Amino acid sequence: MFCNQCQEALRNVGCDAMAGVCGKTSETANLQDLLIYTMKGVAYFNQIARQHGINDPKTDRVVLDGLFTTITNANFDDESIMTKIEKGLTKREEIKRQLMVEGLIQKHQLLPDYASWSGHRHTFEEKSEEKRVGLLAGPNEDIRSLRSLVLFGLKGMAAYAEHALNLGFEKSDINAFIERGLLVTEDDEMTGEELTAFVLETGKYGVDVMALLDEANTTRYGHPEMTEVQIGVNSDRPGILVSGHDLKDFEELLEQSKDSGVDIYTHSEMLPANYYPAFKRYDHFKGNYGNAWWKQKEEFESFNGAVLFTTNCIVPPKANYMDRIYTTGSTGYPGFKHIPDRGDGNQKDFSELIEHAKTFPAPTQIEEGSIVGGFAHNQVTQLADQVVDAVKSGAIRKFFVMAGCDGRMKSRDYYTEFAQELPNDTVILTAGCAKYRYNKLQLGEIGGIPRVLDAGQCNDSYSLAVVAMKLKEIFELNDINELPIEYNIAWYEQKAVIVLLALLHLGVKDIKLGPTLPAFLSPNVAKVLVENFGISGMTDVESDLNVMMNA
Ligand code: FS2
Ligand code: SF4
Repeated sequence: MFCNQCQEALRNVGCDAMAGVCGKTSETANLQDLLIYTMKGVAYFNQIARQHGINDPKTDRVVLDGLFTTITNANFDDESIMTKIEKGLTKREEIKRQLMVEGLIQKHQLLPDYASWSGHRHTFEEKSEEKRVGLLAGPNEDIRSLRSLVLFGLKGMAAYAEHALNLGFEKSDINAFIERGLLVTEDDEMTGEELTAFVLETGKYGVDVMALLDEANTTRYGHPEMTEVQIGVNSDRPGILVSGHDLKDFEELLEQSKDSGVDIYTHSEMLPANYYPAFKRYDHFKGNYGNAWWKQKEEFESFNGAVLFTTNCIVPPKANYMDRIYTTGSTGYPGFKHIPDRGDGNQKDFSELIEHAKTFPAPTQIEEGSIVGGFAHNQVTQLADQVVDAVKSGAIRKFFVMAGCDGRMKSRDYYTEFAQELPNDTVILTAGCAKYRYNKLQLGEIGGIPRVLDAGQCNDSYSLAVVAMKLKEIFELNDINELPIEYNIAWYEQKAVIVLLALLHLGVKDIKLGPTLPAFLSPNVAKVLVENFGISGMTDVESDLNVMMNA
């Protein structure tokens, strides 16, 4: 195996032993590579089908799911990954046959290996070990680095596109771009300059997909609004803890469990579900339990009840709670029960999970009180006058975008300390699970505006960009970088990669990225990002704060 797609890559180079730092085995890592390789084959033929208007919309879901499955901490289940490879191969051959019938390709046309290999379950492992299937394929480290930037960005894009699709929203140009991007990562003719331009174009589609998901979420569930979220338990009924990002799953579970005597709580990235008006009418939706994904071992234990993963981040579990964990969508873990996809027009069936949840004791309270969030673009726009006045009067000197991901590494204590050390006339804008490093610190408020404004999930970083654009307009500035906003972003997995590329596309400069720069950036590619966009790594709290306050 070789995997360097996340921030916890071994020695900040790559995981290459029997298992990754995330717990993914070498076999699973290789099968995930083969799944991506298979999706390239699907993309190869579907691009042609698209050009002739004969692509089947069901293909989009196969490709999105194939990419999403390989995101860090999403799917550790070899059986599930192999089934997806089979599904991809079947789809690829189906499209190929149709293209032949239509006379759009020839029977004996020379095809690249990724579009022509075939195999069965028992040969997948051997195939997956071929160098050309994995991340180390490619002529030189700069090309590999740029291809990785594209591929990892596409993975994040696919995740967001899949959530939007689940809510009935899709854009064919985004799906077409994802296929094009997959093929770009195999194109030996492309120069470094061309690949760099493609990386930046990926950012454009990153903005588009986040805007699409924002539209899907807010159309279905209303605009997130300022909300006080309970973090205690206050109930003696058993609960279901919902993790991940998929709001459609969350809605269906809420509806199906409303009269069951079981309460619903959110965990980690599902916290922002509390901010949506549509979910507030469910009395059995009690609030948020626990913190970011990496604390799940302790928190799932004390929760006592059933847990549902709608997406990443899964941590390999302790044996004592394993039998009460469920996955759905692109996620999977050997030994967890998996709730199948919804058939056309139907809901997923959560009845087994709900029945199972009734058999457990109520959660043990681990925290009490509440936290405040729900500051997505619509809510912030309503506060615009207050915010603008506070900036004009000097009551707010600077905003700090501290969005992104949380993770296990001790070095991430930096973010808690950074938030604590920020002067009282600054406001943190956040989104994603990075917020758990400081959202319970009681940092106070400025004239009624909380000093931590949480927009929502990592994809709601889009909201932060909308707010920045709005402020630029209000203050009549020429450039978004003239605003008193600093970017100190924490990354972990590939959704953070597409968020970063989206910010670069919007022209944001001087982003500080930590706790380490991505292992998949070669020195030359990192240099391009530093020189053109001012990206830098974090150093220590005092120095970074000093530089950013005086920027
Ligand atoms: Fe956090 Fe994990 Fe949101 Fe990431 S819960 S690192 O998936 O996408 O952010
Ligand atoms: Fe290593 Fe991250 Fe890849 Fe897991 S996802 S194998 S921790 S680089």
